[in-house]
Order: sequence, then C-alpha cells, then structure tokens
Amino acid sequence: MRVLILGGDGYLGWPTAMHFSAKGHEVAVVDNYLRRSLARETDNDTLYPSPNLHERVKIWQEHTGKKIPVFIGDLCDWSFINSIFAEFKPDTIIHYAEQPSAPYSMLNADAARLTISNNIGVTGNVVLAMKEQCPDAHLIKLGTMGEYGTPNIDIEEGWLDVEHKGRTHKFLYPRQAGSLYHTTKVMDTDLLWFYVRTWGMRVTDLMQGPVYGIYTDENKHDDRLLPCFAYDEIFGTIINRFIVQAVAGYPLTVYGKGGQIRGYLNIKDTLQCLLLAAENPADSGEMKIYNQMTETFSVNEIADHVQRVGNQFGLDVEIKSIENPRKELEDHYYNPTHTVLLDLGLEPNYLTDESLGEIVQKVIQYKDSIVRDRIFRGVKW
Ligand code: USQ
Repeated sequence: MRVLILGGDGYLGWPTAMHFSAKGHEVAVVDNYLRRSLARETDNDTLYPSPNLHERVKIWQEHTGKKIPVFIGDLCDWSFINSIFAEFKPDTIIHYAEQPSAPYSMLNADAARLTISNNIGVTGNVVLAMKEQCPDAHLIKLGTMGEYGTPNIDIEEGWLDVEHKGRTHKFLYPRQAGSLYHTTKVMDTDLLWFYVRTWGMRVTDLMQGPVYGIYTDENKHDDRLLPCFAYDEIFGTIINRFIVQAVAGYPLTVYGKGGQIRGYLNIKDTLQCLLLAAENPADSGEMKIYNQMTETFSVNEIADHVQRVGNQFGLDVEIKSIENPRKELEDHYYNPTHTVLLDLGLEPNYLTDESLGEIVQKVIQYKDSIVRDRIFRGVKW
C-alpha cells in the first residue's frame, strides 16, 4: 500500500510510520510540528527530546534501508495538502493530524479557536483532497472513545439500531463528548459520514481510548526512534503521567473520586489495529467504526496498579485525590462493545506488572529531566 500518515511526528504517528514501513508498505509522513510548538508555548516539553522528522527518517533508513519521504506544512493550507496528495497518490491515508489534548482545548479562547479550526479544517481538507486526487483511497481517521461520553447504557460499536413508533433505522450511536477537543472529533465523524453518504468515500473511523507505553517492535534498539513521551497535565495521558509521577515522588493525581472509567490500550495494540484497519478497508460508500481499546479501568484502579509496580522498583508511591479540574462523571456505568478488531485478529497486550514495569524502567533513566511543575497546573473546564 502507499500509506500517507498525517500527523507523522506525533506520539502515535511516528510509531505507525515505522510499523507500516517495516511491513513493506510505501510510507510518507506529513506534519507541521503543531504539537511540538504548542508544548513549547505552554512550557510542556516531553520527557526526552525527539529528533525531528527529517532526522528520524534518516535513522530509520540507516537501520532498515527503507525510505520515508517527509512533507512539512500545514494541512489546513489547501495548496499544500492538494499538492501532497497529487504527488504521493496514496491509497491509504491515516489521519492523526489534530490538536490531541482535551485540557489544551479548554485552556482559553485562542486554544479553543485553534482546536476547532485545525481539527475540523484538516479533516475537511483531507476529504476534499481525496475527492480531487484519489477518490478510491481509504481514509483511516483517529477518533476517540470520548466521542460517546459515559452514557448510562451499553456503548455499541459506532452505530445504534433505533426503534421508534414501530419503525427502525440505524443511526450513528449518540455522541456526548466531555471536552471541546472530544467534540471536534464528533464533528469529524459527522463530516466524514456526510461525505461517505454523498460521495461514496471509503472511511474507517477508529474510536480509540487513552494509549500508554513506549516500546514497539521497531524502536527497541535505538532510543532516537522512541515516540515523544508527554507527562504534563495538558499533553500527557493518565497511565504515562502516573508512571512519571511515581518516579518523581509526586503523589498520583487522582481527579475527584477516581471512579472515571475509560477503555485503554497499549501503543503496540494501536499499531496492530491500524494495520488491521488498513488491510480490511471500507468499501465505497461505507463507514466502518471500530472501538479501539482492549480493557477498561477506573482511575483508582490505574493508580493502585502504578503504586504496586512502583513499589516493586523501590519507589515510595503516594496516591492523592485532588479536586477534579474537569466536568465529568466520577462514578458511572461504562460498558463499551469492542469485538470487531478482536474478530479481525487483534491480539491484545494487556496492562500487566511487566508492561508497566518496562515503562517505569525507561522513565527512571530520565528521572532528572522531570520538571515537577509541569505535572499539575489545574486547567479547569
Ligand atoms: N485523570 C486523572 N488524573 C490525571 C489525568 C487524568 O484522574 O492526572 C482522569 C481524567 O479526569 C479522565 C481520565 O483520567 O477521567 C482520562 O484522562 P486522560 O488525560 O488520560 O485522557 P483524555 O483527556 O480523555 O484524552 C486522551 C487523549 C485523547 C484521546 C482520549 C481517549 O489525550 O487524544 O482521544 O484520551 S478517551 O479518553 O477515550 O476519550
């Protein structure tokens, strides 16, 4: 496949580029380093520095002999995106190119405007460029489990059969997101579903839960190929953050009661899911939606697990409930269906003492780089 990865510099974008390249696909990456510059602007640099994309593809080529072309630019810019699609002619597009942080989207009006215009603008441009340059290509779009929110009924995989006054119809499962960032993902889903119905586009929308981890099959032997690792309140996500807190001797920041349940997955499983999605493309006029997660945990369960594993490494890990800066249910029903990717062949790497331990070990190596002041700043909803 000719695979164009939008957002190829990110926590998941770069590992995905290497994974598809290792499997023998022709890969190109696009990025404008938005996440890096927002992290710098908000004083939230990652745990260790990551080489830029030109440097990373050089290192990858030294290891494997495989080339990955790099395009640097803003996908909101029509002439830029249209020219890349014309030049590379992808048959698969993987779209990660969005402002990915819920807290960032709630920071202030400028951050909100950037999140809305970037996220929806890029998704719109991607469909328009596909229509112009490669209408038969398959778009794989990273959505989020957070699109569904936390409804008091089971969460189905993308769709819901609704019976009303004796008639039935299949609709997108109702979505009620908990942040502006998550809401832009809901809007993406609607936009894509419109173009699937109207132009017969081929789309897979992946409802992904929070991802954790560092290691993949492609980066074990060279730290310069590791994904960026954010631990700050804005760009870090809970499991990676709690591990850094454990190593730094900073009490684990459980928001509120800690009963918030989400569906999690290992970064290795993200890569498996993307490959399965690419190898099983949607047909023309079809939108496939998969719930991309392997197991559910509450915040308290994660805190207890990190504490236990931290203790095994001789760390003194304290857990502290703090006032929840977010508007979210802290005690709720949560039962998402997630069978389609398993049926396609996903073999989950579950959260174990061992998988947490290998992240703890890596973070200990960079302990002196942890800036404690980045861990909690209290961005409120
Ligand atoms: N939480 C804490 N303490 C912390 C950090 C988070 O209790 O120090 C809680 C949050 O309140 C929330 C849960 O942990 O209930 C998950 O928070 P998170 O920051 O790990 O994840 P979230 O903001 O939901 O967003 C992340 C990614 C986003 C992705 C989403 C999947 O940043 O790109 O779409 O996970 S999901 O959560 O399923 O919507």
